[in-house]
Amino acid sequence: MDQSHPIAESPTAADIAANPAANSPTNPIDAILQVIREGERFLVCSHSRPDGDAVGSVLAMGMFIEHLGKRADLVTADRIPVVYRKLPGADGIRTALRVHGPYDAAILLECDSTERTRLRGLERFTIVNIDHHVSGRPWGQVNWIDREAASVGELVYRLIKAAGANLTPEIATCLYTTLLTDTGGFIYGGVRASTFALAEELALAGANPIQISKDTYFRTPMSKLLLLGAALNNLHREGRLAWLWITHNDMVRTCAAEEDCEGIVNYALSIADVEAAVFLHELPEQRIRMSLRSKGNVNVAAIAEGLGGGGHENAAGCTIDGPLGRALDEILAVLRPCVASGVAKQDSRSG
Ligand SMILES: [Mn+2]
Repeated sequence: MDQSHPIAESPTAADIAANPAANSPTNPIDAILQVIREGERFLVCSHSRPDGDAVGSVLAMGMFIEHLGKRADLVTADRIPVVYRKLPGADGIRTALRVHGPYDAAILLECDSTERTRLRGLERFTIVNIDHHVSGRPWGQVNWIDREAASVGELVYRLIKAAGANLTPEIATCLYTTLLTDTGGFIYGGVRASTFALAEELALAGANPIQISKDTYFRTPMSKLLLLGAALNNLHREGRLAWLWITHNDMVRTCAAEEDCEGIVNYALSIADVEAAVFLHELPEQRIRMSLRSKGNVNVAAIAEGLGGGGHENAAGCTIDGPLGRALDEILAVLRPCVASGVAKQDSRSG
């Protein structure tokens, strides 16, 4: 696909022809607000295996739509991780593998395709695509892709402000959670002065930073720690590259849930002088899910996209065929030259 799209995608003539609701605004925020104002009932979804940004932004978007007097159905393919279930309205998110209308539009948050949602039945709806990933593409009828945003929740915030709607404590709490978790506690690339200005505004609007941090980082299930122990037993390092893995058997033995894999890769990345890290997770049926992270010049989004995945320059993922040993050889063969030369940065698709 053409890589030269500007950061904020406006509806094209073809989009407008396909979707009369977007018949005038050229600004993506205005186009999205017009779709919402003209409709009554909306579906709001994010990617499968939802993280803090997915959950918080879906909840905030749902509350925003309902404050406008409209209806929003919130759906994800996988259950909400335990640590996010205390978020305001979290029990209103439905878990399903198929969606049924009628909806005036489906609003998809950080999904670069319908496949990313793992939901069936989306094709029938007008798609509003809001994303902040490097792998984001203008594939919906209305698209807003801002790769500078620290979280997709930041884009939901801008939408709410543009509409002149009220930033309630509940919305602020959900949006603060997106900011906190997508920046790994304000430590990852993408954090800038404006991130803290937004955090301040959300705190002033009623988000409680200490309580949200406690709820997010100090309610770890025991299974996650046991799984981390198994992964650290498989920790390896070669120069500026580190990797670790867990087998399906480790998952079973520790009674771990999928969500317990979240963040394990960061332990490998935290090693001094390591620039890129991989966490390999053996799924049933010999598929291997890989989380890629970098803290230097290696663009792991480009690597993940080359293997059918996507993400950010410093945090990306993909799923490839196993067995585990072969998948490890494959990813190390791609990563070694990038870590040696930083060459993947020049290939960056982020523009
Ligand atoms: Mn995100």
